[in-house]
Amino acid sequence: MFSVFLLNFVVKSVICNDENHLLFPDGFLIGVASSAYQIEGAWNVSDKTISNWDHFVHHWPEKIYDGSNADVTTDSYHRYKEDVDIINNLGVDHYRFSMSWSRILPKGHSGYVSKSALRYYHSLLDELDAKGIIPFVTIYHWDHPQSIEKAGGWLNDLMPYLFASYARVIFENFGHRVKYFITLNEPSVFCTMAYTTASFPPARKLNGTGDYHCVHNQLKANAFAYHTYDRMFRKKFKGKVGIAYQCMGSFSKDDNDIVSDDLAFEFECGWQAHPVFSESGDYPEIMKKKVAERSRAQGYEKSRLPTFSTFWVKFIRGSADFLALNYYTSRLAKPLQRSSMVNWPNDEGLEYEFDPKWGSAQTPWLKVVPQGLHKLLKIIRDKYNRPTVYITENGVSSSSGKEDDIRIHYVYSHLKAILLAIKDGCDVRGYTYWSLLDSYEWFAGFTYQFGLVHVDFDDVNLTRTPKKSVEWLKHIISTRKLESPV
Ligand code: GBH
Repeated sequence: MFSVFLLNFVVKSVICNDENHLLFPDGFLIGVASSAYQIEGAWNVSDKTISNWDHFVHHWPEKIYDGSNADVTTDSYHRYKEDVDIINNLGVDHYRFSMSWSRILPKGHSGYVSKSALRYYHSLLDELDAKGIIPFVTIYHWDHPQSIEKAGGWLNDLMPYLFASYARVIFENFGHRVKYFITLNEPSVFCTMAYTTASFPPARKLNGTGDYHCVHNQLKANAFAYHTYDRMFRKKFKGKVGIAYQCMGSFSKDDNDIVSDDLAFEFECGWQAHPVFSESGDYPEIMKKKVAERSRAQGYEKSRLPTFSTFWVKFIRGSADFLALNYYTSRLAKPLQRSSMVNWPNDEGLEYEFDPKWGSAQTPWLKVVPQGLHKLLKIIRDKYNRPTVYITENGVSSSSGKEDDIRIHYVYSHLKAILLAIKDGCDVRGYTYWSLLDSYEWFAGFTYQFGLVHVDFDDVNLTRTPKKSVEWLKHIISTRKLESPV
């Protein structure tokens, strides 16, 4: 346990006490984010092969809200110089983007590395370097070669090894110039979307089995990549390797209920974070117990939650230098009247709703709840012995075009929650707004706009125009002081 007394002393010296005039601590990084499939386009240039997403959107356009695909999207593959100028104009410290697996390893294995893909990412890094913008590279933001998907994707137990060799290629080629890597984006989201709700490829309903298996393999994959960095590159490159979790904030619906909010945390955030960041490793005890009980009652021979051997528990524990947190929203949890169905909600035994007092956004799943982030950061501090945290995604969608006061309010209130959490001793080192541009939103196509910068998708030039929030954010970044917007 850390010394609260000492921390208060240190932290108070960098942050004023007045809640309306909070200062960012020295070295705190502010940046913006994107991901390859959502912005690159250029789906078939050079020797790139198709990814699981290319395959999915081309074969099942009816699964995408507007029937669209990301063949072109914001065309950042060709317009990266313009994008870096926009990023530079914001005055941010860092840019988080992801690399495309099927671009770098078109054959799905590391025996063949695409020279043109390496050239592209080096050119992007050159631009960022020239402007002094720190790159945060996500190795995997949900797109992998379709050839691997055909072989079972994340349900194939060889996937951790394939992923680690892809990660090795990235470390080898970019490690000298990239000091922050994020192995995987949001294991629990990818796996539940792919295998619980079936809204991501391969869209298979394997609720209560496939989703667990997928996260299991992702945790192994992360550990494998992490140890690869550790053994082969860390000494030379001295970078950091983290993993990104989406965690929602959770509150019990009933004030007297002291169980549901914690259970909600463990089944979503703890599922991915406990094996890596807790002292004991492995899945949270409560999760192991609940899934085992349900499985037994349903006649399974053993728990549907796969088991890590002692070797894997140790290998996974500690396999991240920082916790990359993607936070958007919160929910109210209450006990669920269970049915006999084999699925994740039944294992967890909770159902969710929103507090009607919470502000709404364009997307129905996103309510504006900054206090949920504050609470979450304190839970992470306490459960995982105060890990280093970077907020690698936080953002809001708005349909109001360039007049995006909602975004100003959202970013302000979440930055404030973060600075208050730092005051409470949470080790948060950075904030990344999601996202730089209005982008392809996976199964929602182009129907949600998260960008600080508007993109005109009807215009062949895909004209980028800063929204109102850009001016405000620029001011905050240049003064390093968080003042309440008027
Ligand atoms: C992020 O995930 C992604 O990392 C990012 O790529 C994406 O652009 C961003 O969200 C905004 O969408 O429609 O009811 O099935 C955040 C977690 C989990 C939030 C899945 C949306 C779908 C809810 N996301 N969730 S629903």
